[in-house]
Amino acid sequence: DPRLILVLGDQLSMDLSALREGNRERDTIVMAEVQAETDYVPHHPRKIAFLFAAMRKHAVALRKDGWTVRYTPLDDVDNTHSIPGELLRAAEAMGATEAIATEPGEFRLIAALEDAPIPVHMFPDDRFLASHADFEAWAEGRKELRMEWFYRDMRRKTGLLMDGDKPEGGKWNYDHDNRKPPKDGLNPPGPLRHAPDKITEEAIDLVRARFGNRYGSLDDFWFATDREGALASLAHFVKHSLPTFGDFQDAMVKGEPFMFHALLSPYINAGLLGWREVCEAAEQAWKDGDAPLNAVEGFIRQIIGWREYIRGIYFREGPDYTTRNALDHSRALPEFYWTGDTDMACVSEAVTTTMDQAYAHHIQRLMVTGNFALLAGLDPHQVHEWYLVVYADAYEWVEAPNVIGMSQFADGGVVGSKPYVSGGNYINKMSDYCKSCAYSVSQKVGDGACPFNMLYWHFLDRHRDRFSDNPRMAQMYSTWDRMDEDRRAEVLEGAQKVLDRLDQGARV
Ligand code: FAD
Ligand code: DLZ
Ligand code: SF4
Repeated sequence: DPRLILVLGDQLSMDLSALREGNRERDTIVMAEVQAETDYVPHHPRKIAFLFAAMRKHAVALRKDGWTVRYTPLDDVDNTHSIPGELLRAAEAMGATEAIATEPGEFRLIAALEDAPIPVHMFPDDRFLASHADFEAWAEGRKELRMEWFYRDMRRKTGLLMDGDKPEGGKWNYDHDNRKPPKDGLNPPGPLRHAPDKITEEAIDLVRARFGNRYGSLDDFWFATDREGALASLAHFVKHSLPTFGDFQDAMVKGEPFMFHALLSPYINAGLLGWREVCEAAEQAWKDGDAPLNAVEGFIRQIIGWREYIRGIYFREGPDYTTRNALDHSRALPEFYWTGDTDMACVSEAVTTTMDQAYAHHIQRLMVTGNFALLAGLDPHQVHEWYLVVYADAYEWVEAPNVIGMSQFADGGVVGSKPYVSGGNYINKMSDYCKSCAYSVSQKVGDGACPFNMLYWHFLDRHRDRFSDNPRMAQMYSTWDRMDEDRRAEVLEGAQKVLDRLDQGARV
């Protein structure tokens, strides 16, 4: 009997488990643009345009490769607007009684396929280095799931940057040499920009017509939308930004949204690039003497370390993960997360870049928007939904552990051993934002003081029971306790004023 092969919007890889199980002569690939996927959260239009363009071009590539593809555009009048609905419609049209799929990256969609009106056999998504079983085996019996230990196993497993059983250069991790503050005269090359071709223009027009009123800009669209473009972007990054990637990995500069970052996550996560080729390209640059070890090791760690570890956490922790709220935070997400309309220059810059590009780099996500959300006690589920909406690389498997875990500590310490919080000093050290801010970073209390400074102590104070015994936070508590009582009261009062303004929807 003919079978259907489902290919989802983030499964745009030729080497996909479901395709390996299929048969070109007998089976039909089903791809569909559906509202259930565009609307489960109101995704940034740039992300939708990217995915639709990339899906459409992937369908062309699959046909060239000998497959029969049944593709439903969003504006097809018969579109049922859900993945199971489109499978059923295809089954009726093709006389198929079952479908095969590669496991989706989200529990919601896995459940939808399990309940679909025709049987869907799911095969593991082996585009990752660690299978679910590999991660379970690693995690089994460990008290703490530290990324660094997982990463070393992945280095041994892949042989990347290995000299026999020893790490190249003698150390596993060169972060000590990374993370320099920005300096004047940095001139980041930025990512490779791709002029939209006809298919991409059509996808942009469709998305503009349907979702143009949503949050987020479609102007000046430059993402790659096919494998060739993604490969060219990889080569561009390795040549132009990788050599400096490590040094300024955590630096932030006003008007430089991309710094020396790869801008590859949308492509990798959608399936246009694979982890191995990306890491091998970086490793080769080191072997050729074109990029230093600290940069290359740092980059490879993000991919075979962090990215794989984060995915392992998502599937291990289960469907309730996105509703965890270990710190009992419940404040509503302020409007300025959607507008950038705030006097805090750092937050305004991160949010504006996000609106314009569906991108912000790691330190903006973690130490600006994430840090503020955590200090201000925002509802982690609302924070999670925001991150899932706004970034072109956001799918729940990767977004949720980064947000609920790493950034908001809402999982109670599965991902992080301590919360990522800081006052304005850290932002000032790593950026030039404070120079143009309406607030003063050197001012610790009172009107005009940097809100991060006061909220930082408010956070520590309100969560003393949970964190004061944490050895990695002991020093902060002793600094706080050494402040005189009036000063502490003043700081808490100042923080409370900021929180009250957030609650009233007043400008902060
Ligand atoms: P680079 O800085 O150049 O890094 C290289 C690559 O490493 C990235 O392309 C990415 O594939 C991988 N990587 C690095 N860090 C991580 C990480 N923590 N988790 C997974 N992969 C990583 N990444 C996503 O892909 N999707 C998300 O939805 C997402 N949400 C995040 C939310 C928060 C609060 C934080 C703190 C981080 C989040 N990240 C997410 C991780 C990271 O910020 C992005 O992967 C990175 O900014 C992507 O840009 P880049 O390609 O320029 O990355
Ligand atoms: C994110 C997304 C969007 C916006 N639209 C579609 C779509 O129309 N069709 C589709 O197959 N996939 C889409 N996706 C990606 C899915 O949401 C993604 O496969 C799941 O979230 C699992 O990672
Ligand atoms: Fe951000 Fe505070 Fe610096 Fe302003 S002073 S940019 S709010 S850290």
